[in-house]
Amino acid sequence: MDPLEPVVTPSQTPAEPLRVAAESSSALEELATLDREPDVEAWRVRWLGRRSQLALALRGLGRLPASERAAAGRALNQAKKELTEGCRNRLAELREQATRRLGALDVSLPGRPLPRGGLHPITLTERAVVAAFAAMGFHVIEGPEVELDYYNFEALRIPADHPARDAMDTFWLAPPEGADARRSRPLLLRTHTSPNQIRFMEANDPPIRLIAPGRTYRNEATDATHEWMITQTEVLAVDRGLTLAHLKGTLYEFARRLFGEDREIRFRCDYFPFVEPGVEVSVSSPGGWIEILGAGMVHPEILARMGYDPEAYTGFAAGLGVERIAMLRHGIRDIRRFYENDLRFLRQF
Ligand code: YSA
Repeated sequence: MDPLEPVVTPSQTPAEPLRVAAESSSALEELATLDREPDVEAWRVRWLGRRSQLALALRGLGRLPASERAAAGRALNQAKKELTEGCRNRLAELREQATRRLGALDVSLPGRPLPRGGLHPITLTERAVVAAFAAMGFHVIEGPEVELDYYNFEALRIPADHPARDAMDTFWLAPPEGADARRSRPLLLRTHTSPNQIRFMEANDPPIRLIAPGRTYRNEATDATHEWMITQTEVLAVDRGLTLAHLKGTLYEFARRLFGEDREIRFRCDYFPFVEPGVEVSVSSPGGWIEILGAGMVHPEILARMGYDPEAYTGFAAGLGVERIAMLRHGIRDIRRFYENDLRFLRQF
């Protein structure tokens, strides 16, 4: 039952019809004072609903003496007509008022500013790295984060017992569900972006000039300059006549674009099984030198395995640490700040 309808017990006698019809004028006066649609609906139920005095009187017409019936019927139907029209008109008025109010509302007026998100400092730095190499003619590729042992180590001249594996503590992955563990090839989270070099060279001929940005993972303890999840960017160029001078020139130009003219850059020898010779590059900071990348001339044995003639083609490659580059650009002394999700820190970029 509608909770707004007045309760009328079956024993109640029909209201005296003329009195009911007469009351309709006070009902209309009340209606004119209502200025909310729900109040008008409550009014309609009270005066015109199935259990209203008017409805009861109309239903009781048949019990009136025949001489009174016609006049009572006319009065009640007239009252019903007036109340129904009054109700419809009042609702129309209220809706028109509401529309007029909306029309006066300028939704384009500036209000309280909405909080806006921003890009993560590592995303911003990665974009700056990509832009610097893109300006030098390198194009962007990407590869899988879940990688085969073959691409991450073997094809880069790092066999199972090679000490270079110790420098890259690895997150090994269980074989896919349903796979025969003895037959499936070892899977891991890539420890660097260098597998992209092999995947690309397998499928393409020189000349090559690419960069491959992405996440890498190392199962190692964190400290102020080491994270377990690292963003790297791989650089690879293969062509006729490339030398270490081209590698140095490219990396100096990159450093100039990212750090400006005045920053000191240091090249030192380093060892990676997949290059000969190998170098590392560090950048000066108030707290001392920070190593940002490993690099070198692509090992001729790898070029040969990819089907390139190592007498005709040479290549240079590098793997850059984006978090360390961000630290140097913004004077951040602890790499762990980037992934603590402290908004007070992140809002500054
Ligand atoms: C070397 C020669 C090439 O021809 C191509 C690439 C490379 C780089 C090699 N793949 C590599 O990963 N070398 S690396 O272990 O020295 O890492 C490269 C850079 O990643 C480092 O210089 C550093 O900037 C960053 N990095 C490595 N481990 C890190 C890290 N940054 C923060 N936390 C770590 N745990």
